[in-house]
Amino acid sequence: MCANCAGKSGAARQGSSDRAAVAEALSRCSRLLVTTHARPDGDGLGSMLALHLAAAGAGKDSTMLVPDAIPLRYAFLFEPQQPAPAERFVELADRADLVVVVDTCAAAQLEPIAQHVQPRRDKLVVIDHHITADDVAATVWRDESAAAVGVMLAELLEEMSWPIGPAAAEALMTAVCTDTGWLHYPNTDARALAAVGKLIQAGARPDVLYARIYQGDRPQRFRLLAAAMSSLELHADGRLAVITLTGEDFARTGARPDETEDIVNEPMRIGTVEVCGLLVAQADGVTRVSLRSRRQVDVAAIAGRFGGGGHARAAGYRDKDAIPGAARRLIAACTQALSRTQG
Ligand SMILES: [Mn+2]
Repeated sequence: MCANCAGKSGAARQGSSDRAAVAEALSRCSRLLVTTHARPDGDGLGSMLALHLAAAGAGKDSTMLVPDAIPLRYAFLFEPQQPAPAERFVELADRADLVVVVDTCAAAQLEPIAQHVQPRRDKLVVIDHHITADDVAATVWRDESAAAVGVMLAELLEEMSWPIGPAAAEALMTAVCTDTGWLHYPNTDARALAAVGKLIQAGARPDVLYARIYQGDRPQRFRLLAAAMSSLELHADGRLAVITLTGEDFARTGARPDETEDIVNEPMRIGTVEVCGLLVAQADGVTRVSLRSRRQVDVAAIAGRFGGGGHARAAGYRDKDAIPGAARRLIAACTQALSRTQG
């Protein structure tokens, strides 16, 4: 899943997309700060780490910063080197001559550092693959056809002859494989597989990475998954699955808010399901909604109607209401979208 798909983002906009300018800015810089979005996912974290490692290998003075907690399943990537926390953004951004944001173009996704990002717009570069985009940076390379930012970076770093060692290869492999559901989501294409082939040659170990990311859950997270699965409701003749996680579910299981990643995909195991929605109660009383679509429904369009965004097959938004009201609106919107498709 993509954390971007679970948050608000700006209206869809045809942003400037300048790969060459990004490559030039990277070549020219000497002090680099690399960061990613809040609620960071495998693509954001892996892409950030890979760019940082390759930049260091190319002789740059590079630093990483994560504006939010790193989910437990990705902590192993940063065992040798911890990224700086959000509080250090101003200090590190002012020290850097280039700040690169990977895997988001949405101001709302940068919330913990957003107020400090805007005044530094001129030294900001964005590398992203989402449809929805705000005007956050002077230079933007946005490729909506890329399965992951990890694919874009694997190609760019090779072209720039920046070194991709085994650690950077595993970071990029994490980025590509998590954003493609370990190479089974509809965004899995020849370009993603070509990138993965090169990353394995560069030392990435898919079996080791899979076990570390997907088979290292805490029992609390497994119990949270069970709670979500037992909440299943089917609508629209079984084509819409809705699952929910309440504050009580978190309290009872002891799971953390960042342990919901990928739970939204579970109802896709049901053969009739075309669209899944996961509703998660937030501490502030609002509901975070994540959406997945198998083939027929553009869930980014549905999320957009509620002020969110994402990709056609994976999107999200926040509903100011608690779960029951948010669920009613979601079911109505999805049922309507499904009625316009063939069953
Ligand atoms: Mn991504």
